[in-house]
Amino acid sequence: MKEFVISEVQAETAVLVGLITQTQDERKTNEYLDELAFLAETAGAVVVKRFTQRLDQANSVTYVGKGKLEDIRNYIRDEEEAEREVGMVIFDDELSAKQIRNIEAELKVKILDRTSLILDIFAMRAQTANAKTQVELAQYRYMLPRLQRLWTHLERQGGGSGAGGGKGSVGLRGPGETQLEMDRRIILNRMSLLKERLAEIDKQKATQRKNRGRLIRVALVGYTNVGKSTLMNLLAKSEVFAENKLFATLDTTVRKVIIENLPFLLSDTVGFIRKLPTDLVDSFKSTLDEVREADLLLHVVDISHPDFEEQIEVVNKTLADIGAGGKPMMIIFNKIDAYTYIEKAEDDLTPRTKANWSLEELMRTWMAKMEDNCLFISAREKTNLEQLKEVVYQRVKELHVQKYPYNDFLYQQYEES
Ligand SMILES: Nc1nc2c(ncn2[C@@H]2O[C@H](COP(=O)(O)OP(=O)(O)OP(=O)(O)O)[C@@H](O)[C@H]2O)c(=O)[nH]1
Ligand SMILES: [Mg+2]
Repeated sequence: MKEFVISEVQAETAVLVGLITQTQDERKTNEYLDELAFLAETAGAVVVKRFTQRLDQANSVTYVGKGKLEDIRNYIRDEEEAEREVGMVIFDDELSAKQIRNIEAELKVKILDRTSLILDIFAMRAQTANAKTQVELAQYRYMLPRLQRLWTHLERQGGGSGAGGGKGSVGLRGPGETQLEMDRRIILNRMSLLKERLAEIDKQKATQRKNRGRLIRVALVGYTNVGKSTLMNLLAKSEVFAENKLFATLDTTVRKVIIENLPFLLSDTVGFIRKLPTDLVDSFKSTLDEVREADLLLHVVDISHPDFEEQIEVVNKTLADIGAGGKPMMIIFNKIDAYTYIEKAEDDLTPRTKANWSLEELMRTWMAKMEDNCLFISAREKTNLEQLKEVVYQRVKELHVQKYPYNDFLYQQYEES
């Protein structure tokens, strides 16, 4: 009985596909594919091969060109002949229903795109009823337009594309249409149920938030895997799950933190990523309310990541998208212990790039740019944590006095000062 032989169980293998375009050069594409590989690993797949192609823009029929698709097909076939089965092909951008259908017909393996992969990880990670409901809704939102287009395609195949169309050949168009129309209706019903449930959860959460009293609310935000939960655990002495995988955190945790004699609320929430599916952002509205309603954002950045500057931009853009732009914010550059740079030899006359900057240079530049609204720490090595606490204390105190000027019963200390 083959299925009981554990040693034969192998991780699914994945092939990645990305485009080099006018707006996305080769270096960028490789970085995107690194991230896609990390996502695939987080989902439990092993990446065995990458394909890239230079195109002005994605091919509307097959994403890559015809020749490239053949290359991929040949690769899969060769692997199969060598008894190494390719489990899936993952595309770096969101695919349309049409593209998925055409690619699947050609490659005959499971086809995923960045969005469906992220949704898959979220589904795997969701623990609470709230997170599960939000993910399920996002999955249906992703599925629905793809179902619809599949349906119109079948209709055309049935010969109903002429003027006044809709009369396809018997046995093809009818049942297909009915089935898909039924699927569609089931999904729509399920979606409205999920939305009702979320509205209910929203209401409960809003009440909870109201009952929290007059405390300043601070939210940890940032790209995924930068160390938000690690920092939360240090500051709040909590035990939020942290690990070197993407989207370790899905739900928001809120803890009361007291620095000196000043209590405030600190929340840790889902991380952001490039090309985050809008369906997911919409579905995670209630999780992100904590960020939207925060008084101060601590934007955590992984300074050891070669792409940290783009990650900062992605986070800022996502914050603006969810209506949390323009809030008081501090940047916390984390993982300074892991920062590396390429030292340049004296006689090396090629231009210096950011890859040649020492940590000190980087710190000077960012402090000038952020008007000292930034800090450099290592949550792992516990470097500069005291400084961080001191700065957060000062900021929260300022905000508290502004927001609750008559609420003086908590803080004897600054009354004295
Ligand atoms: N080298 C180094 N690694 C760190 C530091 N802080 C956190 N990490 C590691 O970075 C990884 C991600 O940490 P998390 O705290 O889970 O990151 P997160 O931002 O909460 O990630 P998501 O919840 O997935 O968005 C873990 O393996 C941590 O141990 C640091 O200061 N230095
Ligand atoms: Mg986390």
